[in-house]
Amino acid sequence: MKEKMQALRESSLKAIVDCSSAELLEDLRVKYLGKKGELTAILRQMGALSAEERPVMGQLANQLRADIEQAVAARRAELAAGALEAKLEKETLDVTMPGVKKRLGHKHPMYNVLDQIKDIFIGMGFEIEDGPEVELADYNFTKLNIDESHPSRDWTDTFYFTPDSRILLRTQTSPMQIHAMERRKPPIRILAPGRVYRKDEVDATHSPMFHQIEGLVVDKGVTMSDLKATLNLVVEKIYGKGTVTRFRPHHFPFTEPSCELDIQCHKCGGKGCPTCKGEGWIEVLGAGMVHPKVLSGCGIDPDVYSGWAFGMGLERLALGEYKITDMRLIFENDVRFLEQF
Ligand code: 2U9
Repeated sequence: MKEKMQALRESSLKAIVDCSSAELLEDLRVKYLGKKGELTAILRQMGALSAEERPVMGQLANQLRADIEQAVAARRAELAAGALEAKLEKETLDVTMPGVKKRLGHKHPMYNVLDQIKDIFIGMGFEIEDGPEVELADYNFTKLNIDESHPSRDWTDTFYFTPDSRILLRTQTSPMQIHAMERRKPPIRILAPGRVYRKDEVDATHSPMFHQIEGLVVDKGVTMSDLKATLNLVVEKIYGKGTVTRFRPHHFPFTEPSCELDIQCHKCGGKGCPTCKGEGWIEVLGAGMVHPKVLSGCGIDPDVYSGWAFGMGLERLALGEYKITDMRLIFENDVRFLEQF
């Protein structure tokens, strides 16, 4: 029995030291010390020993059990430390290594111009309005005093979804202001930028989709003087102090009176040059006092309230600002073009 225990001691301690994983180590522990283990099997034979031999062998067996348990615990600690070491090694991060440079995009030049205009109007207390691009003809036309016979309502000019000409892609951002006026009471000061759609052929100055910025003010005692003073201020912020403006009479169904605002050509000082196409003036936007019919159609009493509005094309403004001669470049998204701004 003594020899068997000696053999078990040698084989078990060697196997434990050589063991390469925590799972295998547990298997070894069970193999040697478990209920059906090798040491238990040896101890079962103790009954055959003499009374003198039994305590000696018992002491040897206890010592062997303690030694195997201690060897297992020591190896378990070694394996755990090794695993931690390997994990730390694997997850080492060299913070001094150069990073992988991410290629960042940048804002589209047209949105630089839009953000500039938004900032100007937000600074004057306007709120930015958002709304659907699919609209009812009622909101795109009728409530803006554009009647059934108006040429802009024709199928050749507007993208309709339904044969009854009831649902369409908005041709202007004005329906957003109609919604706002129906939703809330004056005072109203809103800026409505967004995409609009018209059946235009693509060329250097036209696109079937373009962007408009419209503004609307409705309050008690609002006059044409407010319109002129505010727009003159906006023009100065965009084109610089001292920019000369002129307001020309015009006609829009939704405003009365209506006007167009020109700036004196900053290139030639009004003499006429290629920038202003020999005119001396550059058209910037359309504007006017909101038609009383438009106000009352939205539940606002035109005898109590008045308002002014303006509208301008964002692409045209960006073309002018960045001296771009072809609108198609704005929509093509060629990075070689976009990266210049
Ligand atoms: C409401 C009432 C009135 C918005 C206005 C213009 C004049 C205008 C054009 C500029 C170039 C359209 O993009 S363009 O082709 N727009 O000249 N827009 S007044 O008037 C409104 C808007 C909303 C309720």
